[in-house]
Amino acid sequence: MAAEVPQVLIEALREARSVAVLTGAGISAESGVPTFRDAQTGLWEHYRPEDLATPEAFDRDPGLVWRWYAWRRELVGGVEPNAGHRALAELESLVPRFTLATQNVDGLHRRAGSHNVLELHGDISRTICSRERLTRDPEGLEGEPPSCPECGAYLRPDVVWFGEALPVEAFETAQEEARESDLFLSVGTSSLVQPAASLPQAALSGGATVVEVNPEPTPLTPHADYTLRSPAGEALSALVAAYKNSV
Ligand code: BJW
Repeated sequence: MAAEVPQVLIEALREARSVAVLTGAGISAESGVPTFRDAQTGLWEHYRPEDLATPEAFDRDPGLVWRWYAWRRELVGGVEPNAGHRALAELESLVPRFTLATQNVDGLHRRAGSHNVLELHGDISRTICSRERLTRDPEGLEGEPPSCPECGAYLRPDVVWFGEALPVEAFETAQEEARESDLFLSVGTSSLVQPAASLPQAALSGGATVVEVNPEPTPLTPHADYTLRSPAGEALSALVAAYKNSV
C-alpha cells in the first residue's frame, strides 16, 4: 500500500524554494546494504565499531579492517539503487534548489542520478594513503592492506571513522544548505551520530519544515514537523508522486 502523504506537507514542498536532505543507511536497506544499528540485521549487531571503524582499530589490526571494508566494498558493488534513491534524484530535478547530504559511503545516490550530493562520511570505493590522504589505486598492489607506492604507508578506505573530522567543505555546505532550506528531509538515519545529526537542528533553527522518513522513531522524532513512518522507497516515491500530481 502507498504511504500516506499529508496534504499540508505536499503544499510545504510546493512552496519550498530550497530543499535539503540528509540520508543514512536506512535508504540503502532496500537495496540490500545492511544498516549499522538495526536489531538483527545491523552491522554493529555482529561487529564492534571500535574494532573496525576507528583509526585505533586500523593501527591495531590493519589487515582485519582492510578485509572488512573489502567485503563491504564487494557487497556494495553488487547492489542497485532503489526507489528511494531514484525518488530523491527526481526531486532534485523538480525543485529550484536542492542539496543532498549523505552519511552513506555506497555511492548509490550518484548511481541513481543525483548530482548535488555531499558525501559526509566518504566513499567506500575510493582508497587513500593513510599518511598523505591522497587517492591511490590499489589495483595490482600486494598486501592486506597494500602499501602506498609513493610513501610506503598503508592504504585505507576513504571513509570517516569515529574520532575523525568530516570533510570540512562538504560539512560546512551541508550546514549552510540546512539553515537556508525551507523543507528538510531526514531519511533513514538513527540521528545518533554527530555532527551529521545536528543538521536537522540547523534546519529547524533556520525555520525549515522538518520531515523524518523512518519506520522507527529516533531522537529527531519529537522535533520533526511530520514523520512518514514507512520504508524510504515507499514514502519518497509517494511524496514525489503526490508533488507531481499537485503542480
Ligand atoms: C529505514 C529503513 C528503510 C531501516 N527506510 N529507514 C557529540 C556527542 C556525543 C558523541 C559525539 C559528539 N560529537 C562527536 C561525537 C563522536 C562520534 C559520535 O557521534 N558518536 C555517537 C555514536 C555517540 N562522532 C564522530 O566521531 C565523528 N567525528 C567527529 O565528531 O569528529 C570531531 C573532530 C573534529 C576535528 C578533528 C578531529 C575530530 C565521525 C563520525 C563517523 C561515523 N562513521 C561511520 C562509519 C563510516 C564508514 C563506514 O561506512 O564504515 O558512519 S559509523 C556509522 O554511523 C556510519 C554511518 O554513516 C553513521 C550513521 O548511521 P546511520 O546512517 O544513521 O545508520 P543507522 O544504522 O544508525 O540507522 C539506520 C536507520 O534507518 C534506523 O533508524 C532504521 O530505523 C532506519 N531504517 N530500514 C527508511 N527501509
